[in-house]
Amino acid sequence: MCGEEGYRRVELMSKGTLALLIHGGTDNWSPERWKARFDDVCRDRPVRLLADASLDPAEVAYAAVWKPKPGELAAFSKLRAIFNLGAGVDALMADRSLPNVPLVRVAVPDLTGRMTEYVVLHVLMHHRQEPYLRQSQREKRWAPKFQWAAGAVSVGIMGLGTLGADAAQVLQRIGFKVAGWSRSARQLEGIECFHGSAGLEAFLRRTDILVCLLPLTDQTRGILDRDVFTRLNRTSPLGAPVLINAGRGGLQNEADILACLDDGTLGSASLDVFTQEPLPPDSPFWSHPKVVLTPHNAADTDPDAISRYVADQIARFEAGGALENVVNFTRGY
Ligand code: NDP
Ligand code: OXD
Repeated sequence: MCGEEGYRRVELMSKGTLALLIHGGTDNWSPERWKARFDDVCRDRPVRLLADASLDPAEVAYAAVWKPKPGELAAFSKLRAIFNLGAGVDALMADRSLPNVPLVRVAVPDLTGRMTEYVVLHVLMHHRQEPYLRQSQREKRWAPKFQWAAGAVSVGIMGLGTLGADAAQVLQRIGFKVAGWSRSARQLEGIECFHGSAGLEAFLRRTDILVCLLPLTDQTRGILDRDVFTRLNRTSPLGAPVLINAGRGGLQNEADILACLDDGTLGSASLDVFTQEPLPPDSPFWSHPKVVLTPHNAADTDPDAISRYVADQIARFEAGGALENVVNFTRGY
């Protein structure tokens, strides 16, 4: 190696490699597309795909991952940080052999904005009785229904973190009465804040539309069950409470949701996430008349925004700064 090109190569190799471990995803999220994006934003370091046979695990300083298989990261003994390419880290938390290095999750305005769009869309859809109106249209039935003002309806958001707090504030500006429930105490202007198991009852009692944006942890698994649904406001102006879940499928007891929709404990539901994804063809959710279903794309974030976020974090970290949005392993999110 000699000359400028050789010098640049030595300099490049001295920077720790960023390895990409990406499974699943649509065309836009394929490993090759991710690599092209990271090559663009990490010009000063080697970016390699896990599948690259010549990859030496000892040269890998950073890993950017989406749904890695349990144990897949254990081989990287020199890892300095792991970047999850999404907000939810439940899949990684389940990996007992995860290297003991900081795990960073995604919190970028692009993702937050998209999730808020999803939440506002679905709150308004139920509030403005869109499923009923669309059915009336299909049946050529001119049958207006009384429409409550937003201020008559209470929305309750489980999870007042990056995503929940933003959605809460936008809904509040539209005019809904908005409350949020979190693990620790929060303060958000215009939002009634509840926290912990002691605050859950009062939060549920005042809620007509329940939005779930919780992470999936040992504490939250299966939390969306009949016990919670029966405690929602029984005198909702919408007739019966509504459930919107865009957190994780593992948060919901699916048998309870179906039974509660059928016996009127719940009026309707919007579900973006399921315990089994893709949702099997024989799932009763597909054709349930009270369910609005989306295929886990409430917030299909722009991969360019995520790769820039990871590159910026690495640059700051190597300059001696702190990583942001680091997961707390004890809390599990
Ligand atoms: P954050 O970590 O910023 O916020 C999590 C919130 O949940 C916090 O308010 C936290 O409380 C609260 N919380 C956690 N555990 C409990 C508990 N046991 N009891 C009460 N509250 C609890 O996460 P984000 O807002 O960024 O993301 C939330 C989730 O959304 C992700 O984990 C992911 O599963 C899901 N998601 C889904 C997407 C989709 O396309 N469907 C896209 C992106 C994310 P505290 O404030 O006290 O910490
Ligand atoms: C995420 C997701 O966690 O897409 O970002 O669900």
